[in-house]
Amino acid sequence: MLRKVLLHKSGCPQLKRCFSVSNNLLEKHNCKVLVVGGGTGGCTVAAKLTKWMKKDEVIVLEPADKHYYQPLFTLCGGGIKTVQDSYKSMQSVLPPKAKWIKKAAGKFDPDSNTVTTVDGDIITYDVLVVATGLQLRYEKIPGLVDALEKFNNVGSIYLPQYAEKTFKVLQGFKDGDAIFTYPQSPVKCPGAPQKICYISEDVLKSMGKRGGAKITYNTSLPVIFGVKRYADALWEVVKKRDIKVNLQTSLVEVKPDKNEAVFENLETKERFTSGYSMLHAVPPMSPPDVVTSCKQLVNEAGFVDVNKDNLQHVKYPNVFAIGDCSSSPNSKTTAAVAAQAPVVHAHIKAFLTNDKSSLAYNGYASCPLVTGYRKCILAEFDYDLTPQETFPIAQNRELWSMYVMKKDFMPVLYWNLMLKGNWNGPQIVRKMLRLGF
Ligand code: UQ1
Repeated sequence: MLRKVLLHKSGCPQLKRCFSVSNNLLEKHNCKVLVVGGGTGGCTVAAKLTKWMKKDEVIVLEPADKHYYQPLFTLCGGGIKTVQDSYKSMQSVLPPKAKWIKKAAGKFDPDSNTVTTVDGDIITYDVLVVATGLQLRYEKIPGLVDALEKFNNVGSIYLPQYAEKTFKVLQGFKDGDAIFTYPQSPVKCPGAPQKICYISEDVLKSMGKRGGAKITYNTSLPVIFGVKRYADALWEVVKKRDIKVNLQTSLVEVKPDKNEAVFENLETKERFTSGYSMLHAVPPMSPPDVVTSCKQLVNEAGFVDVNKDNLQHVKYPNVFAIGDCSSSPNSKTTAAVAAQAPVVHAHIKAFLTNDKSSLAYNGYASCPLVTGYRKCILAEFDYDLTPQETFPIAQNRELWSMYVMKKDFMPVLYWNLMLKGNWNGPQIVRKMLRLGF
């Protein structure tokens, strides 16, 4: 940083050119809207904005080369899809009219309307959209990183390389305990930790290994699912499939050299050790440090503190959050982002044009609960945990049609409509079905 500033001041054009080629000069940028994060939320809202804004008025700050469609990771873990199916290059998905700065955010300063990149560039904005998502905290469980990196019987569908590994873990399973976990923290796609359990059960069945397998789902939550209609259906699924569920049971340590996992009963605080033949571990998660360390921006839990109806910051009217890093108390899924995007977009547009918008987000989220090969319960609900089902059929049943929708239809919709700013969630489908189309 010091070197950069000195070079900048030296005024030697040759030196400057030389170092700017190596991307080592402190740069300043100005934009109307700065979107931090090129994941689902960032990309979708940038696509909407660039439909009417001028080229380069929107900047997307994102260091990654690849954009992953994360809802496929569970299917990768079950060998139904491959990791290659789950990503495209960042360049190909970011809207061409946005300026992409391929760097990570280092510091937010909402009082001066700036974000500084990790290497010192300063970006000044009129409006900021925080869309950083959640950071996976595998390191918070002692022994887990080692287990995932060095042992062939531990998987985790939350990262592409470990999702791929999860299928290998299943293929190598002989017999004994297969344990699946859900951490003690907010989680993106809270259905995924149990979806991989159901899919794995089917994989083991198809391999002829189910008889020798004892399957357990240990969840930190006090319920199997937050919405009663779907929780009732899921209890039937686990009963039928002989999957043992332990509520309020949190993974606290892995001892991979002994094939042991330590759990805490969150009610009694007692700890117990379980031996495993295979373990599927979901990491604790939190917004990234760069967000949580900006105290003006976040609530006590470290999430960007926004109004849950319009996703506008409670203190800074020119700051918005979308997706997993937002404090809005919805279930954190891709479908939730689809419903949030038009609201965030409308309120940004209103802010920039001195107008008002009454568009509000009702907390819609959906979770296609894949319960095995060819079966899926499509849960849809709002902030009040009231079901908001799209289709005129009882969606609390395991349906092949919903499985096909999840596996084949949703990825096409995601890449072609949602990331281009043209999918606002299924309310349009609901309206059309009601009108009898
Ligand atoms: C949805 O809108 C969405 O976002 C693109 C998903 O994420 C992949 C989903 O899984 C689902 C189910 C929806 C909702 C869409 C319909 C047609 C019910």
